[in-house]
Amino acid sequence: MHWQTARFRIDLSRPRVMGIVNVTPDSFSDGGQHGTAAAGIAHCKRLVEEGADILDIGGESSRPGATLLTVEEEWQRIAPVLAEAVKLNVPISVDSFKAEVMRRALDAGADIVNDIHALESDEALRAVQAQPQAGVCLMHMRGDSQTMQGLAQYEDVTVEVGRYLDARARAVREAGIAAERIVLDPGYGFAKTTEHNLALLARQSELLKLGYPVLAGLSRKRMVGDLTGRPVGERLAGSLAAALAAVAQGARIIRVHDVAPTVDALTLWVAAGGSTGSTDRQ
Ligand code: 8Y4
Repeated sequence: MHWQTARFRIDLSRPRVMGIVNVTPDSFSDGGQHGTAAAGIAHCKRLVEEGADILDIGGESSRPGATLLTVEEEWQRIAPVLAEAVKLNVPISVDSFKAEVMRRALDAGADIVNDIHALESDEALRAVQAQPQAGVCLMHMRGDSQTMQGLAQYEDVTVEVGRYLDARARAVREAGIAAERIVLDPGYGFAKTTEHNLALLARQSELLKLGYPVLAGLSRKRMVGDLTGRPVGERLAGSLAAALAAVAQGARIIRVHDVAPTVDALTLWVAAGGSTGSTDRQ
């Protein structure tokens, strides 16, 4: 099993780690634009040294209630980081739901588009279509960062997320994007309560029936905080266990903040013969 991206065909025979690079002035306290870029580039290099298989670079916060950036603001944040990151010899994903940012990022050498709106906008679909080999991660959510919290209502969250991702993957393939370029993501925490996230995690392997690799992002999220009672800075152990649970339920790419500990945990998991979901008994 592989994920085809612009420059790299990523081997998914073992679970892969996607390292999160947030290029936001508030994630690096010095505030100024040059300092933000320099810190973002340093973070990319650090995560690659720690063993990240993919870097996911984003300039806009997807958190509930976060203020939205213009294309120019978002691009000014990520462009200088992307320019250096593409030299690091690892696949680069751009975390954006804006078609113009996707277009510019792919032109600048990004390999993957990580769209929390699963290419629902025709313009975003066209941006990915325009690059013959670019990879795409299609994530489930409802509404947007402003409205999603009120939309966390499901009869059966796993079935509903599966139906949505199936419909999005079909639409993307009908637009001419090959199946091997597509990865699906249940979107933990996006229009979902902790109860929904747990139900989805327990049955995540059902999503594999759709025929695509699954990416999971649970790192430091509220579910980990709710279950452990820990603030965001103390969620590493919970996040590692969540990563292993996601792998046991078939995830092939794990999106995390803490790359080195996640690589170690996955190395031990695989060496010890831990389940990786897809082929062995569930
Ligand atoms: C602490 C730190 C608390 C981070 C919450 C958060 C996903 C994603 C995000 C995901 C994919 C986040 C951009 C939310 N989550 N993309 N993006 N999958 N594909 N929150 O799960 O990390 S941002």
